[in-house]
Amino acid sequence: MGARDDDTALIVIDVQNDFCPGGALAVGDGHAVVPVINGLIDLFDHVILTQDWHPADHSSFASGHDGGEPFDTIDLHYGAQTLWPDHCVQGTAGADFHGDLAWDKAQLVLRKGFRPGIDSYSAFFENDRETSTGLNGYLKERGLRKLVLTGLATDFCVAYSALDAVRLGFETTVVLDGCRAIDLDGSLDAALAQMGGAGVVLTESGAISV
Ligand code: VGL
Ligand code: ZN
Repeated sequence: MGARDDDTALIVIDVQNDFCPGGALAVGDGHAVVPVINGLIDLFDHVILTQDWHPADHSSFASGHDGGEPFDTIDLHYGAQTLWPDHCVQGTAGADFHGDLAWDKAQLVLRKGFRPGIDSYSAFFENDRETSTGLNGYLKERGLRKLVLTGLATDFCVAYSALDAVRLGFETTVVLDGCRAIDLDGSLDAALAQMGGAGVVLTESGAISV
């Protein structure tokens, strides 16, 4: 896989202020992915970004559930859902991409999590595992069949996206030094094991060739 191959896309997951230090759902060292990802963006001809993009009353926010605390798990109509602090609310600074992220050349910004009643970790399917974001069709219509994923957070949006990508038949690589994790109750180790077991290639940015 060469980063400039016409069938290869870099997908940058949720590098937004709320997932960086000072943000509402800060991931430890989240901002440290920015220089790594800027280097990757330079290498790839096809770059796609995802943006977590919630309405203010989103059902994944603990604030909307009586007695619900951030990081609790509750049952919603589609299954278990972790409750989060309010984050990445549409139009707020927390939802903006990190100010140093060099994303001008992005060909697509895919927003997800905009339906009030359902969360969307994956870039491909919302958390019911059925409602499509449209990304599968977009990539396939463009002949982009090899994907390199990186961003925030390793154990949620990156892992869910990577697992869906292999399931949908994409050759899928995750660049780990461009990722940081939330790591709730061992979720990072679990995500790494699941991705490895599913055939996702786990690598570092230095191993990406042009
Ligand atoms: C994410 C939790 C809630 C992520 C988004 O980008 O990994 N995690 N919303
Ligand atoms: Zn979210």
